[in-house]
Formats: sequence, C-alpha cells, structure tokens
Amino acid sequence: MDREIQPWIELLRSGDARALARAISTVENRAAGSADLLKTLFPHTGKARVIGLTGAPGAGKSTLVDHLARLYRRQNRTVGIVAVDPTSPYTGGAILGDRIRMQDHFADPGIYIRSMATRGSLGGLARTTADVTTVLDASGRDVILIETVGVGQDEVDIVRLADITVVILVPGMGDDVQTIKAGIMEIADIFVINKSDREGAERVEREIRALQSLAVRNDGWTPPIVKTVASEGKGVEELGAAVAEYQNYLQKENRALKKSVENWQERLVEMLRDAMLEKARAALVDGSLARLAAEVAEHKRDPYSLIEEIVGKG
Ligand SMILES: Nc1nc2c(ncn2[C@@H]2O[C@H](COP(=O)(O)OP(=O)(O)OP(=O)(O)O)[C@@H](O)[C@H]2O)c(=O)[nH]1
Ligand SMILES: [Mg+2]
Repeated sequence: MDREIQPWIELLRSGDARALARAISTVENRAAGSADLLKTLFPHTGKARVIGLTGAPGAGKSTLVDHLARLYRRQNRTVGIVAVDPTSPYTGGAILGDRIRMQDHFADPGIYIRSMATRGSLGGLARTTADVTTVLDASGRDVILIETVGVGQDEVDIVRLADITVVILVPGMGDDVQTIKAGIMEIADIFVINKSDREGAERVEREIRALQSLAVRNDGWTPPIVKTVASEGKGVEELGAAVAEYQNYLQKENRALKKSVENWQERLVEMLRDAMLEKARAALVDGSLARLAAEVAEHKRDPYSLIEEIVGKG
C-alpha cells in the first residue's frame, strides 16, 4: 500500500491539483485506501489556519468567503475552501452563485474550492468535512475556509474543526440574536453583521453586546463584532484583521493547543462511536437486526443482555 501512496502524497504536497482532487474524493467516498491515506497525511497537518464561517441560509457566507479568499491571496497565501451544502448541490441560487464565483477563481491555482453535499452519507457530514480538511491541510494550503449553514449539531461539530469560528448574522431576517441557537452563540470567536447596508444592523449589534455582557467567556476573549457589506466587499479588511488578532491571541499562553485538545476530545469520542457502531453492524449479518428486534418486541428476550452480547460483554 505504502508504495502506491507515497508518490501520490509527494505530488499532493507539491501542490498538484489533480492529486489533491483525487485524495479528497477518496476520503469523501471512504474509498479503499482512505484510512491509510489519512494516516499518512496526518503528520503533515496542523499548519493551516482553519476558519469556519457559519450563518443562516442566504446570510452572505459565500460572498464573504469569496472576498476573504481574495484577501489572503493578496497576502500570497494559498487557500482551500470547503462549502458544506445543506441540501442538494443542484438547486438553490446560492449554489449557482458558488459556481459562478468558482469560475472566477478558476485561473488561480492558489484557490481550491470543494462543494460538498454529503448529508446522510457514510460517516456523516462532520466526519467527511474533517477528513477533507485534513487532506487540504496536508496539501500545504495556508488558509482553509469552511462555509456551513448554522443550524444543527452537524454545524457545531464542523466548527469544532476550526481554529477560528466566525458567526454571520444579518439584520431584519428574523434570525435576530434571540432566535440564534445558544450553541451557535457560544462558538463565535468573531461576529459578523453582514448586509449592514440594511436597516437594523445597530440593533443586532446591541443585542449581541447585551448577550455578551450576560455570559463572559472563560478564556477572557470578547468576540469582536465586524460589520460588513459583503456584496460590496466592505468590512472584509476589518474581518481579516479581526481574524489575525484572534490568531495572535491564540498563540499566547498555549491557548491554541488547549483549544485543539478540547476539540480533539470531542472528535475522538465521535470517531470512537463511529468505529464501534461499524464493528457492531458488521457483527449483525443481514436481516438479523430485524429478527432480533422482533424477538425483543415479542418479549422473547430482553434488549439489555442482547446489547451486551453484541458488544462482546456477555
Ligand atoms: N444587500 C446585501 N446583499 C448581500 C450582502 N452580502 C451578500 N448579499 C447577497 O445575498 C445573497 C446571498 O448571498 P450568499 O453569499 O450566496 O449567501 P450564503 O450565506 O452563502 O447562502 P447559502 O449558501 O444559501 O446559505 C446574494 O444575492 C448576495 O449578493 C450584503 O452585504 N448586502
Ligand atoms: Mg453559500
């Protein structure tokens, strides 16, 4: 296996876009060799700055990601973009928008964009996004931007991959701060109020400030609030500066490592859960789950000892 993987990894690390695309497909599809590939790539990871951007549908995430990518390119940094699509890749104006912007960047090999529509796929969205991020990181991308719609647990899991999480709010969309899930509030390292050209931006800002005064973060960081008009590129420099400032803050007192340890604790539990479930499923040959369920339903056996039996404790 190593004999095949090594030249591939060398190509990938030299910046070869086809080797990168092939590696991403391999981990996305959990194709043969995917685990070996990830194992070999892992020692090359940890250098990229991973920025997660989350917000309601249509909040302007893609527009903002696009401007941020340009900003980093002007700083001579290579960029990887993972757009996590909540539904289908073939419907919705935003996806069309993504496509158009993708063509914009097409001539620049310094920007690599991957759209993913993998909800419900093997291993789940968070896991796949994590694996794709690993590949991009190992390929030597300086900055990785992950765009995801901020609604559920998957998104909270996805932002756990990020060193920096940007939560994007917009005025007057009914997603005022009160309705934003507490979990999303807690994960924000930076708030963006996009569409600040619209009425109500100040109100959203006041609401965030009010919430912040109620719950001080235990690491002492007060997430800054950056107002943007992404469609006009306004506020993007400020957002870049806020990201850099938080990055500097993380570098002090080992905070980056501490955050990474916390993230890995969660991720290791997830990976373990996946692996155990897969193992248990393999033990249940076709149809036997239905048979066992029938036995429990008919009270022919109890589910407690059944589970013990399956996980090998019996
Ligand atoms: N007025 C105004 N419109 C904006 C602004 N930023 C983005 N838009 C528009 O809002 C629409 C949605 O922008 P996207 O960047 O696709 O939003 P998104 O959050 O990526 O959307 P999804 O991926 O579908 O969740 C587009 O028509 C943008 O042109 C802004 O600051 N002001
Ligand atoms: Mg989008």
